[in-house]
Parts: sequence; structure tokens; C-alpha cells
Amino acid sequence: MQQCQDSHRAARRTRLSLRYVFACVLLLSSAALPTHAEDGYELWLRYRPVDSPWLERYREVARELIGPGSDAAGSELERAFKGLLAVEVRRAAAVDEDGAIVYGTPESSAAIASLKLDLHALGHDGFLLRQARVKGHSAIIIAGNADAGVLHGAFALLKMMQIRRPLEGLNLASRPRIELRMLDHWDNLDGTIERGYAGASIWDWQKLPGYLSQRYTDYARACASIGINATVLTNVNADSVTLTPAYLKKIAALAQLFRRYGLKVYVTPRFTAPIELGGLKSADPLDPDVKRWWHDKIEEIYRYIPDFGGFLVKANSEGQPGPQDYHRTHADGANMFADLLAPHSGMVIWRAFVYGSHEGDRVKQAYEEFAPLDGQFHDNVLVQVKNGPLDFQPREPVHPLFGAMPKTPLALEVQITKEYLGFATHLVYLGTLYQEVLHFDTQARGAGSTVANIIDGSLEGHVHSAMAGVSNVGADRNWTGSIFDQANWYAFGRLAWDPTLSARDIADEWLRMTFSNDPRFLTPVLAMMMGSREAAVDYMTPLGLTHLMAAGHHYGPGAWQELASRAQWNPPYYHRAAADGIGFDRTQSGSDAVAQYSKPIAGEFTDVASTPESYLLWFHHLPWDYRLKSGDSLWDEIVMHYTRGVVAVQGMRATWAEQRDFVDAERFDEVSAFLAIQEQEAQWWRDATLAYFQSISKRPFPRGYAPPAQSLKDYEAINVPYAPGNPGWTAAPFKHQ
Ligand code: GCW
Repeated sequence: MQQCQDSHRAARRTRLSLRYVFACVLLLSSAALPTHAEDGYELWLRYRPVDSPWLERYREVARELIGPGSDAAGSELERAFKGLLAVEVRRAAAVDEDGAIVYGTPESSAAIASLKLDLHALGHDGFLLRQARVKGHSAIIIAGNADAGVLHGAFALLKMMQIRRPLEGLNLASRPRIELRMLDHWDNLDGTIERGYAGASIWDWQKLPGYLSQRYTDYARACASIGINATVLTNVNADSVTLTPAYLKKIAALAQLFRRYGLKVYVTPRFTAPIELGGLKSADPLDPDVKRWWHDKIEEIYRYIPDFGGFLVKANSEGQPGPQDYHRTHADGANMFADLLAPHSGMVIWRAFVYGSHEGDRVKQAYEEFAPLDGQFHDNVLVQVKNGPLDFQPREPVHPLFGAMPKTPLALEVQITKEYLGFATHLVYLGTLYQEVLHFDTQARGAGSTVANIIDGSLEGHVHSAMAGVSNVGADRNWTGSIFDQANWYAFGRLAWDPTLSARDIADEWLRMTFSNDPRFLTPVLAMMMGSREAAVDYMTPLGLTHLMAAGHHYGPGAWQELASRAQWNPPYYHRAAADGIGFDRTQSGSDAVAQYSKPIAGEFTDVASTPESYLLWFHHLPWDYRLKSGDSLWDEIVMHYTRGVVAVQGMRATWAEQRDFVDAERFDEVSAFLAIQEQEAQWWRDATLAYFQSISKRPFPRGYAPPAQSLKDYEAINVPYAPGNPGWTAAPFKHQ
């Protein structure tokens, strides 16, 4: 017995010293190599070596790996430990030393099964992370009911190491509060992206299904690391070709790869596909031939992709076809798909962003069309509502449909790509925007009826729930067009998993993983991120102003533009600046859009005194001399906000300039250059917009505030014909702003 223990100890010593030698070799070889260029490709999964004393602490817990072997969680742990701890972690069949990481589901891992853990509450995607003793040895358990849950748990453990959290006494159970955490790609089949600022589409359709780029795997890893479990591959402005067999094969190849990472694919069906592909005369959702066509198509899709997620549909909006073309309702259209998808557990996500034909105040249209349909949608339909009633503006009040359709599960749609927020070069952290929306209390069922509680299904007891983000991912090496835009992808995923998380905590963990754990870096840069969205609101659309962007591409200011054929599509419609004042009266004396909110909220927004100043001109038309809470006149405050926005960006530049010692040259320089562009453009926004408003207000600039550098005419003459993100603009049959 004694002999046996001795030889065991000796073997362990040899193993340890071999591991030590291996670790040294790894460290030395990495020190000898030129530093790996930090081009942003690795996102927040960089796994750079941990420094002392954390390195020693973490090495203690990651000596051997016990789990299924060929799964995504295991590969990620191996890859990460090699980077973080500079050790090749040993695979073992069973726990035989301290520092075991035991992972898997009760089905995939005998070791997990033998622990008889109660995993009931974790659902499909949740995980348990716990320090325990297994066979007398200290171990970390990563357990879930499905591989996806285990993978999320593995990423959670790796995050703790990346952000230097102690693992002693670890005991964490987490399950997502939202069922579908979905990225919506507005990617066209020709490789362009509607509102994309990070290059071409990552889907290389022409080479699929034969060639599967490494990028697809890394995309899926990134999604899984933040809990995203659904991806809509194609633009909501849909193309029937997506549903042809050639493309279904391409989609199936992606679906197969993504399956390993718990990521399901969805596509956007074009409502008139039965006409365009099937040669039918109609696409009427109640027509039996149309239903039969869709039935056969859906069956075909599931033959290619057995776990296909379902459809995301934009109908009767901005020129897209839909059921109303046949005098049917949105519910008729959605239910047709829903019934055919239901046998396969597929879902329909039907968008409430309807815009085009409506006369009157545009922000009222979605509510008017959808609220009366509450209760008519079948069980596997979610109605997807943008965060605000207009269109992803720098700031909007919450969409009044939240709280107004209690019988329908509502999904929240936010934009991650920054169509209206300066594209890829402006540093605007959107975690704070998402949080503002999620925390907003609609008071639909009294206090506590937050958007978060509505969309996670808890307020009304819905089974299905979803949150979608319009993706900012493209083929650029850094994925999102800029390093800081990666934070918006990250924040979206984290909040979709748990909408109660704080935007600050999320930014903090993202910064630690992406750049550095050094507090001298974290404190100022975190503050910079947290203030960045308010800065953009200030230099673009402060005090509830909205949609002042140039037409079409939405790049830069255009408050004066009246290029679109309908007044409703032009900025002057929204700001209503005139000799008597500025702002849109949405109270009873105006469009009465306030009436779409719950009573207490409608009351708050109706009374100018109780309307938050951040929404002031969204709801009220006020004289230029109206006094704000500060005591300053409205005109003066407008000038001050625009100026404050520019000053804030100058401050961001100064903050970043101090970070050279903490960031590699490549990423440091890119961020610096982009901030310089942002400052110029913030100044352009301020000067151009104020030059225009002053031509109407006829008020002087308050003392100490510089007038615009150029004349209004000069700003009006600026034209940017090829601004990105607007493919097919001139060719599109529908011309919106
Ligand atoms: O934000 C607007 C965009 C359109 C987009 C539309 C939508 C996909 O300007 O490009 O189209 O919203 O959400 O459907």
C-alpha cells in the first residue's frame, strides 16, 4: 500500500516537473517571438498570459481536464489554458489529483453523472460552476443539462480568470432569463450589408458550402462566449433566392458548424417567394396553394437543417411585401408561417417595425397596427419591437408597444451596428442605451413593469422570450469595424442573457478581457465608455431632438434636408423648428402619441414640467425662450448641449492619449485615429446643426460659446455620395430617408 502511494507520488512529481519544463518552454518561446500583432481578431477571447500571483493560483486549479473530449467546451478550455496559464492541461479519464476541472452533462460525462448534481433549474442553456471535492481531490465542476450549457459554463470560468476573480469557494449557477438571444444580420446575398460598417458580409456565399472559413468557427465561439444562441443570417429586406436549394445547402453547412456552439440559424423569408420561386399568382397567406407552397418549402428546409430555428419577417414596411397586400393582417401572415413551423418547434419572429404608408405621426404607426392584434398570434410567434417608436435614434423614449400587448410575447430589437451613431469611427458604448431601455418602467401593470420584465416573459407569464440585436459584424479583421464596437456586441449578448446586469459591470469585464486589468487603465477608460453615449446624444440630437441625420446613409448632420418626397421622411418634420420655437407636439394638442403609453407615463410625458428634459422636444414644441430647469433658455441650452458633446469627445481623446503604456501600438493607434475623426465630426455636427437652427431661432450664441466655423451654406453643400451601409440605395424601389 505504502509502496503504491510512493510510486503514485513519484509519478506525480515527474508529471509536475515535466509540466514545469513545458510551461517554461512555452513562456520562453513566446518571449522570444515578436509580440503577436493585436489586430482585434481575437475579440475578448485573447487569453494572454496571467501574471503573478494570479498565475500560481489559477495553475493550482487547472491541472487536469476530465470531460467528453471532442466537444467545444473542452477545446476552448485547452486553448485558453495554454494562453492564460502557459500550460498544456492534461486530459484525464478520472480525477486523480488536486486541480481537476470536471465538465460535461450527466450524459456526456460519467464523472459529472457520478456527482448526482441537481441541474434541474439550469434549463437547456444554463450552467453550474462549483468548487467541490471529487474523490478526495479539489476540483472545479462545470455542469449543464446540454452541451450548450457546459460551453457557457466554460466561458464563464475563463472569464473569471481573464478578469482575475478568485475561484476559491466558487459556486455559481446561471441560466439565461431570455430564451432567444439573437443576432440579426442585415446581410445581403451579394455580400453587402445594409447598415454595415465593418466591411463585407462574413458569409461568403459564393464559397459555401464547400469552404468553411475559420471565421465561422470563431464567430460561433464569440457568440457562445456571451450566450448568443440564435443567428439570422440574412437581411430582413429579404431575397427569395435565400430559399432556393443551392442556398439552403449553404445555410445547412453553417448550421452544422454552429450546432457545436449552441447556435441555431434563422432566415428571412420573402413574403412573395411563392410567386417569385413557385410561379404562383398570389402570396395571400389564406390561399391554400400559398400555404401548400410554404408547407413544402418548410419541410424542405428541415430536411437540410433538422434544428432550423425559424423565420424573421419584415412585412408591409419600407416596400417589403406582406399580408396587407392581400387585405390580411400581420397576424394572418405570422400565423401561416407559425402553423407550418410548429411541428418542427420552429419560431416566427414578426417585426413590428412598420413604416411607409402611414399618414400622420410616424411614431404612432406600429402601435396602431399591432396593439389591436394582441391575442391573435399563435403560440410560436414573437412580435419583435424596436427599442423606440422611430428608428434606433441616439435617444428615443421607449416604444409604447411594450406593455400594450400583454397576450403576445414581445421581443426587443436593438441596433448594435451604429447606423445613427457615427458608424464605426465614433466611440459610443451602447450598454448604457440598452440598459436605459431595459430598466424603463412602462407601468403597464403598475410599478415594476420594466421592459426587461416584459421581454423576459415574466410579467405576463409567457413561455417564449427573445432579444435581438442588429449585428455589427463584418469581414473586417477586427469584426466590428473598430475595437470599441466589439464592446457593443459583447454588451448585447450579456444583457440578452441577463437584462438586469449593469452596463458598467459589463464594460468593466469587457475592458479587462480586451485590454488590461490594470486599474490605472480601467478607471479612466471605463468612465470614458460610460459617458460616450451621452456625448453622442449631445452633439447629434440633444433634449429629445431626433432624426437630424443626412438622408439615405444617415452619415453626418442634415437637419435642413428636404430631399425625400414625403414630408414625414425629412428632418424638418421631426424637429419642427420655426420662428415660434422647436420640437414636436405629441400631446393632445398635437399628434397625441402620448396616449399610446400607460396612464401614468402618458401623464408624465404630457406635462412639460414632468417630462424628462432628455425627451423634451420629442413630446413638446416649445418657444426658443422657454426656461429649462437650469434657468437657461431653450436656445441657450441647445447650444450648450451641442458644445458639451464636442468637449466630451475632446476629453475622451485626452483620456485615451494617456493609455499608451497599457495598450499595444496597433490598437492604441487605431482608437486614437478614430477618436480624432470623431472629434472632427462632432464639431461638424455641432456647427452645422447650430448654424441651421440659428437661421431659424435668430438668437445670438450665449457668451463664451463660439459660433460655427463656416456658414450654413457651406454645411449644406457637403455631400457624401458613397457613405457606407446603404447598398442599393438608388436602385431600391422604396426610397426612405
Ligand atoms: O433603421 C432602418 C434602416 C433600414 C432598415 C430598417 C428596418 C433593414 O434605415 O435600412 O432596413 O430600419 O429596420 O427594417
